[in-house]
Amino acid sequence: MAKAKRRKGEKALRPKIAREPAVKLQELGDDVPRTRIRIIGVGGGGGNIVSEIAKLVGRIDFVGANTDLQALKTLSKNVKRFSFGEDLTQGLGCGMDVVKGEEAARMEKERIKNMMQGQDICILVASLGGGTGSGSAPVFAEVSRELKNLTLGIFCMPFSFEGEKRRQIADRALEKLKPILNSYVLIPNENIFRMIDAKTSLKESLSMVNKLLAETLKGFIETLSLPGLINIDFADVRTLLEGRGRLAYLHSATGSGPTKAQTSLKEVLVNPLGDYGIVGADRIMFNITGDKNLKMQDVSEIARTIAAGNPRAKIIFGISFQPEFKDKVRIALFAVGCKEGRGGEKQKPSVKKKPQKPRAKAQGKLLLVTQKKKAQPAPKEEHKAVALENASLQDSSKLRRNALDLKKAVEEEIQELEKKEKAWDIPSFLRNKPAS
Ligand SMILES: Nc1nc2c(ncn2[C@@H]2O[C@H](COP(=O)(O)OP(=O)(O)OP(=O)(O)O)[C@@H](O)[C@H]2O)c(=O)[nH]1
Ligand SMILES: [Mg+2]
Repeated sequence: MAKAKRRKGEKALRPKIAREPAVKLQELGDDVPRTRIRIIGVGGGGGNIVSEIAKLVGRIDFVGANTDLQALKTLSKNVKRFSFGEDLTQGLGCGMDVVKGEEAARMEKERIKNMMQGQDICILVASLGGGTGSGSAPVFAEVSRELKNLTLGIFCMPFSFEGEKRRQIADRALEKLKPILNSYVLIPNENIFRMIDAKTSLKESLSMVNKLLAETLKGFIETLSLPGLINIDFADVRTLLEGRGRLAYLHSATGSGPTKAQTSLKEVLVNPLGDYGIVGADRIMFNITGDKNLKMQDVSEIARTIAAGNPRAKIIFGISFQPEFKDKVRIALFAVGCKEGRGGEKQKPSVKKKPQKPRAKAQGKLLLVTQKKKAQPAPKEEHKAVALENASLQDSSKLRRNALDLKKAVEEEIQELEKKEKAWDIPSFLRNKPAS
């Protein structure tokens, strides 16, 4: 079977080849094969996030799956409702009972299978820590694997104030999920503290996480669903997603005005909701969306900077034009094989770390990358990537920072690296102002 073959080689990255039978031809003006993507939100939080995405993106199948009928009623209109396990839960949710959540999904496995089949990519979204999402998401992932869909998981982790029990439920669910997914993205809800102030309500905070995630996914989905000048298609995503249980970085950012390319580049490399960046990723895909005046120099700077921190990564990129991107540039970035353990799923709740030591270790490791290049100057962009990464790491230890603070931290980190470069007598590209 062609599909069984496809799953084998995580190491052997093959060039893109069309996968005719699973790609449905739909009328998009000139018969462009359209990738079939289904986004399934499991449990209360998962459904809310999918609802948010559905408001922003068309032409994609959205499903909200829950044991809680009340929660299903609140989803956006264009999200299909999939209720399951009613015999077990009487339509009332699982009340943090993971065993119930799993059983509810297992007893309806055939229905789940019917709902998930015929897709190229399934994106499973859940906020872990409750009974339905944490118990049943692994069953949905299992079904998706049996159907040989490529499956990406996007998971929010609970706030530390929600307690150890929820954290344990979430961690265990994640461990179950990893080996049955191709890739997974982690968003600790806790990181929203970087962007809120004391007056922000819990509801607003969750809504902010959901909206930010929705924006990010919009960039990713449009990359796949809209044709481009240099087109990214399903074969490219397959190349990226092949393999098992790999941590992925997903973010998109838009810049406008004279420094639109630089702004979007800076922002896309530091997801304020995440705890890890693209350093270490071995497969990277990015798409630049702009208007017809998109400058070659901007494209080049974006491409070089993204590639610089990951010289051995396989990189796929696309360019598309959209009329509404007049004087704007959006970069959608998806990287697979990112390093774990910088606070992502290993993040420990509530315990305040002594500020200096753990960070210094992580930073030292990254700065070493720059220092190694002393004898042989590093590509200038690498310093920027390292600076962005370091700034991001520093920030993950600080709560209640907003996006502006984050940008400032990036600038400071770049300045620090520039100083070091001077000492090593390495020219800095950051001193050459990029053309706007
Ligand atoms: N990002 C985000 N997280 C949410 C949202 N709602 C809840 N959460 C988080 O998700 C965790 C699990 O909550 P739910 O998704 O409501 O739980 P569930 O999967 O429906 O499970 P049960 O209600 O126990 O059946 C919570 O501990 C919160 O941290 C949301 O709208 N957005
Ligand atoms: Mg619920």
